[in-house]
Amino acid sequence: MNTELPRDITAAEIESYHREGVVLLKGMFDGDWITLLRQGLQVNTEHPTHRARTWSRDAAGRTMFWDSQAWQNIKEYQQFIFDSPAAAVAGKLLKATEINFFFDAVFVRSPGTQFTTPWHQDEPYWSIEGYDTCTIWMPLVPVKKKNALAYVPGSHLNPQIFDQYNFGELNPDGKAAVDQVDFSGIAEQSIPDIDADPERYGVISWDMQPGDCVAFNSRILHGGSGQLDADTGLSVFTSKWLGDDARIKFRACGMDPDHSAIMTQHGLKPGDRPGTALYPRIWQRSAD
Ligand SMILES: O=C(O)CCC(=O)C(=O)O
Repeated sequence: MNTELPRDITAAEIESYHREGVVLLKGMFDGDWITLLRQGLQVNTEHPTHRARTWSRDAAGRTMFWDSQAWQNIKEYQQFIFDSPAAAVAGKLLKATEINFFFDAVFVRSPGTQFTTPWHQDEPYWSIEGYDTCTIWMPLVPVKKKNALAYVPGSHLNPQIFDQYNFGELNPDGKAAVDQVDFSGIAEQSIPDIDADPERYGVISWDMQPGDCVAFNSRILHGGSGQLDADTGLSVFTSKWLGDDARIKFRACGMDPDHSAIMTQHGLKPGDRPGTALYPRIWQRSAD
């Protein structure tokens, strides 16, 4: 397993990440990491956390499964978080002095699932605020550009508050709604109909192989994925990372995933730098 980056992250990639809010990095994780994460995902789907939800189940039984913060009980995820180069990817891209782990989230679509993720940003939902936040999105199977998560380049710099989607209401199995959000009281604008004119918004996505990842700023508009061919599934492992300016924030409009209760249990309060065993510091810039 490669514990170090297979190559340096280039200045052009860092510049692109900050300009576009997203960058594709090919071949960052070797096959052993993918095997390990697939094993972890198997455990995760057999033993979901209380946060898990089925976002979609269609008439043919095709599903989209989501879970998050499962890492505390899944040793394979822990090994990836602590020992893989993921934290270094985030640290280099964010030009950080230190990187804490925030949480994991998995998105598992069974073959042929059509469900597409609604366009949204991430940071407005989180119990964290900051520009220095980053998701590493990595498919554990090959994915075509047309089925991969898509992004609106530059949208991470838009200061307006969007009326974000309430993912808490997605659950066809009738599980009690959790982590509800309602941005309607604070929103300054609706999320535009990006799918109606993707070219106008410069929407980008990529063909990807296991081992490739996309790193994106949690303020970027992203969505899509899905619309899979009948014989093709899509399993994605994501890890969320926090850089220098990230601070805890509890939001009156709701949070998803809502970490406010566990943060409080760990003695963390709004304005604090995330830390403790809940959000371990994984990476520090060396003196060089
Ligand atoms: O993979 C997907 O469909 C959604 C991913 C996503 O929204 C995220 O990682 O924030």
